[in-house]
Amino acid sequence: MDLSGKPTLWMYYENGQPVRSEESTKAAGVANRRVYYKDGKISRVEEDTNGDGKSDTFSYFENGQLLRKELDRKHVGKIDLWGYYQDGRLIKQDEDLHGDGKVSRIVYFQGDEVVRREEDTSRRGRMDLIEFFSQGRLTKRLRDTKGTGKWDTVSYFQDNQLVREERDTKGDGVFDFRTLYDKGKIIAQEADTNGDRRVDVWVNFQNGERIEQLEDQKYEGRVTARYVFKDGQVVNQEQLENVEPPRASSTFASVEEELRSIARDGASVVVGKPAATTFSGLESGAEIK
Ligand SMILES: [Ca+2]
Ligand SMILES: [Ca+2]
Repeated sequence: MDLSGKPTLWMYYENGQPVRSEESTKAAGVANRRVYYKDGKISRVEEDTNGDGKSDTFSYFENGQLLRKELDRKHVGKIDLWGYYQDGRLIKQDEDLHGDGKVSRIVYFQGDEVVRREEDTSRRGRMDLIEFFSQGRLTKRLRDTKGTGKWDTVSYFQDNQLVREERDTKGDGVFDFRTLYDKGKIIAQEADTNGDRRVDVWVNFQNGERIEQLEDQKYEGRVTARYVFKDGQVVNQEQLENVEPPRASSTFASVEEELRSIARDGASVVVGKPAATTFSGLESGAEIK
């Protein structure tokens, strides 16, 4: 028995080649790290990290390089995390968050940073949330909020704070409702009510409360009605003529256009994967196996 606390190591050989080593790093006499060799090279490592006698961490190697790591994080005899490596670095991590054997979260890495995260937040068996990161900061989030298999909400972030959100409220594949934020507080909403992609309703907020709604009721790019709000109620309304919109609002994009722009931005995001795969990951209907 080794009482010094140093690991005890047994090496097993076959025909002069190492085939396996067993190492006890915690409890003396209990092997909690097994290393398997193939052609003299490391091929697999099994570790028992909590000392319950069962391996819970499995590392797979090819040509001596770490390729994949599988973890049973809850020590229940079931793998719930799969890490994929390239040139020794983690590039993708799949997680089973609910113990049902299904991958419910995928995280992509570049260098040491998260660049993309996908999650099945409502346990429908498909990804309903994708988040994009730049230099470790959240920049964009896509959501399928209704579970229809279609992306209906895109949120934009700056310095990790929500600055803009666009929603496809009608489910027709075109965004029609926009909310603008400043320092985490809602400042305005814009909507396209007739489907021509141009804003025709502007709502302004102060201290998080709606104070004014302007409408282009003729859809001619002019404000024709104004409603004043106080404590959530209309307290004044007036018809206007030929009044300039309160700001230059951008037209609404289609969900498809948004996905294309994300695919362009994300072309370098998914390491070692063809562009087609990058794109398929964006189809929320895709079943993850
Ligand atoms: Ca264990
Ligand atoms: Ca419109």
